[in-house]
Amino acid sequence: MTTKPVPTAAELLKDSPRNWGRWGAEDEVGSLNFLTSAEVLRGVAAVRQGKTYTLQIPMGKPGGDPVWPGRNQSQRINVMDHGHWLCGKGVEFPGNIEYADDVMFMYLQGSTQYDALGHVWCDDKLYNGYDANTTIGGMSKASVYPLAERGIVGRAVLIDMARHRGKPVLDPGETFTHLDLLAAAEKQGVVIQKHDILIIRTGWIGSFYERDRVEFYKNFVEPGLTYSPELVSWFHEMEIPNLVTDTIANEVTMDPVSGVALPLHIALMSNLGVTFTEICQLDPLAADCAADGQWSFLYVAAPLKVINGSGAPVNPVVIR
Ligand code: UVW
Repeated sequence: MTTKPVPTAAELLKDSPRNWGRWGAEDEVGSLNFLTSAEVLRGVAAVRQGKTYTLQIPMGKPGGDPVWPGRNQSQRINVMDHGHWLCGKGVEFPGNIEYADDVMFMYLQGSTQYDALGHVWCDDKLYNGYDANTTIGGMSKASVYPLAERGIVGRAVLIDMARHRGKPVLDPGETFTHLDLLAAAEKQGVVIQKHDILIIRTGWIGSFYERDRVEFYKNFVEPGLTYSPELVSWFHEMEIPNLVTDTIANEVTMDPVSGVALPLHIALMSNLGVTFTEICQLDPLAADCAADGQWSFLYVAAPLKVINGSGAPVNPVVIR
């Protein structure tokens, strides 16, 4: 039996469109450039009920947080608490106040987070053509900082792929395309508009809390969007600024056709500058949208301003 050799991501995507240079040689925020003041107002106009949702998962939950295999769990450690005063080691302040302090050690991609546009690359070039050497010792180009400095505000649409397929959660490795997104949108009675922030629910992250951990990570393949030139063209034409999902990597882990791992990280994030928000909890929001049929709303996110960071935690807020 012969097996097809796996191409490099650069080979697979040699004819894929790029937005490099579109917003100038120094640009580091990519498709967030589409989120102009008019787009913010379009998002505000989508607010109908004043209901709010936060999309971050809990950090440091007993039993673990969902992280990409090989990354460690976040660790929060107390460095000061009432115990210090009980054993005479608390700091003495005039007025006898006491306090609690703690530190957290975490992967910046170890919770709900924004990836920097330069987080993933191929062929030694990051988003906008920056040299891969600029990642050494900290990202001096296309880090998460410019995304955080700008903030992300706009109209968002939630597409519930799990509900569309009649299941609580998509299967490991289950794929879908932009055509599936459009079919689901039609069924939901919502139209994905140009410049919408695209939020896709698979049920995957919600299922993490119900599943055995060994089973969750076994032969790790997430469900998700799958690469095709047509899908990339659709994102390009729709000028989608931000892709938000309830999976760890926003796409099916392994492209089932080419065998390339995470090709949309290159085709969408690195080439088009589409920002990625990963590891969101979308189940309560989706249940509410399904109950009242309002699938579009205002989305506001401010990742932390980590200088030279390849990503940063975020707690996005949805206002319906
Ligand atoms: C990897 O870095 C592998 O993926 P992510 O963008 O999900 O953090």
